[in-house]
Amino acid sequence: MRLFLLMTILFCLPLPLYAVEIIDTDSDGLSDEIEILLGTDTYNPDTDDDGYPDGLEVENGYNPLKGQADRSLSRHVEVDKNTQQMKWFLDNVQVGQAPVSTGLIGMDTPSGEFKILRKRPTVNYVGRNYSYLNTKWNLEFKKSYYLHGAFWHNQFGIRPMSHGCINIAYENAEKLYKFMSVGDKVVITGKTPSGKVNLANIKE
Ligand SMILES: [Ca+2]
Ligand SMILES: [Ca+2]
Repeated sequence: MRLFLLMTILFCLPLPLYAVEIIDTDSDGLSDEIEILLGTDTYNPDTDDDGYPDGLEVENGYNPLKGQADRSLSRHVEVDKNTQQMKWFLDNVQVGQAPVSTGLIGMDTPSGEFKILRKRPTVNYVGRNYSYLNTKWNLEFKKSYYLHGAFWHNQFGIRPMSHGCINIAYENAEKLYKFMSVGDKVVITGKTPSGKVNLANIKE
């Protein structure tokens, strides 16, 4: 009877979720998959032999094939309001992603193509009923519209939350801030969800 109970309990436990394994043969912080797409060497952590690992150069938006501080490869970020997710790209190869919260209905984040106008390490966001001083990692892409860190909620990827800006968890906002330069492209698509993101309602 005990054995039967044990078997029943084990059988009813949810199956463990296995993460997709990321292979990084040369341990330079860049997966083999991305290295192949960018043309870097999967067996050499510093393809251009400039003293900086490929992964570090890509994280900071540099060309890992051209040595030192070469920023000749294109960088852009795509934000999808439907899914409340963003992805960023080096030379059209996706190298990062993070959940976001865009503007609430009626204060929607604008759709379209924009460029980073300026980078500001800190900004004071103050309005009626809110005051978020010294907010970090701000990338302005349209006058008064920013991609920026947000420390006052944790609804990224779950629902829109803002007055029109794109809220990002600090950790991810810092990554994007380091990666992007003034002039880099920002592409915003989709429609503001009325509440929580419901992937079942999103048509491809
Ligand atoms: Ca690697
Ligand atoms: Ca290098």
